[in-house]
Amino acid sequence: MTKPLNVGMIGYGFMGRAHSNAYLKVSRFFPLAHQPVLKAICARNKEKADAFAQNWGYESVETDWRKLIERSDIDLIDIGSPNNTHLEIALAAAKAGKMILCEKPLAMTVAEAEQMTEAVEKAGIPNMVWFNYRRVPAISLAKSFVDEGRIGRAFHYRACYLQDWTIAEDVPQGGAALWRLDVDVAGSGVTGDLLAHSIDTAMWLNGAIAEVSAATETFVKERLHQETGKMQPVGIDDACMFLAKFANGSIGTFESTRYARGRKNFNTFELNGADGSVHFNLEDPQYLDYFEYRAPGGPKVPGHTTGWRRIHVTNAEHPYMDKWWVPGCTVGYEHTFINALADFIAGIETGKPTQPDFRNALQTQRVCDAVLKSAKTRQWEKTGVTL
Ligand code: SOE
Repeated sequence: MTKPLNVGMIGYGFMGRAHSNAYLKVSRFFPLAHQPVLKAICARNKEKADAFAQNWGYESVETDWRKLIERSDIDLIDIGSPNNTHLEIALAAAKAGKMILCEKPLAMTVAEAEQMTEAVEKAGIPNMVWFNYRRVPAISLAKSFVDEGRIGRAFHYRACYLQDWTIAEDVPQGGAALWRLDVDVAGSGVTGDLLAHSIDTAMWLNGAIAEVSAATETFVKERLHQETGKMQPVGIDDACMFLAKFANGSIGTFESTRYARGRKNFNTFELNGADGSVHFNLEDPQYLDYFEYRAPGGPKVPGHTTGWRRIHVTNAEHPYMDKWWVPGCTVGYEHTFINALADFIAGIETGKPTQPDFRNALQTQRVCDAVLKSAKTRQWEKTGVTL
């Protein structure tokens, strides 16, 4: 007999769909004691919320998130609404003792993220931030390689997150779907939206980023605002590059833009260590490239046999893959959310909370804020990250 986990979902955009799909599928593939129940979807537009509820099977609709949080039949609040709503909703949900799953980035600023972290910790409620890429099986495999000592002493970390969907000057800012271009709603541009993913992955694999030196650019200075109907200055960073010093002594480069013609969701990283390297590209997500120089505790691999190994991450021995199909059958973007949710629920059941929780995502926020600060001061900035 499974126990119900009653979900109240806020927001019906791209992430509302990705998360709803995870709630529907998770207990069909993962042996969990809890089964999510789609109790309510909440959004201001009743007509659209009704249509969403019907499509995904939500039992009810709310148009005011405060009402949703007050409901005694809701166990878990999922914040899938734009970034400028996260703080208020999370504080109220924590006060009401609800579990919280929050879309990334956790907040608009470190100050907000600190308040949110304090609130969930004081309330003692399970919480997680949807940094879904940790749950790409190939990225989880890279983490196992680091933990097994296959990389050895780390020297370099190199990350890129490139897209191309805002190049046209007539793409408006603001409103549904395009709030990511409105600084008052998003908080920042590619730094919070894309680099937050890269930073989360980097610190998971390679530890704390201690200092950064950054440059940002806004290529299109004014865009029509969909809500005011006026041309307004663009306040977000269209592109951001930064250098990083990690606490473990390695150094890194990070680059992100929405102006890389031809790049759609080009999220890549490479980690080079004394004993091995790993490379990953989200546009080719089934593979982890691995160069083995020395196996942990073993001798050097004979020189004439060394070379990059392309691991097709679909074997039952690979992270999460025993829950999916047979070897060689791939999984995709939506599975990363299902895997993340499975970890979250398993965390509730075992009492070993999964990561990244709010406190961990607060560290990513610290790096984002330091990056944006450094772009302004043109100085190296310390992040204050504590992992
Ligand atoms: C932006 O285009 C975006 O949708 C991000 O908001 C997501 O977090 C990323 O995974 C895909 O790109």
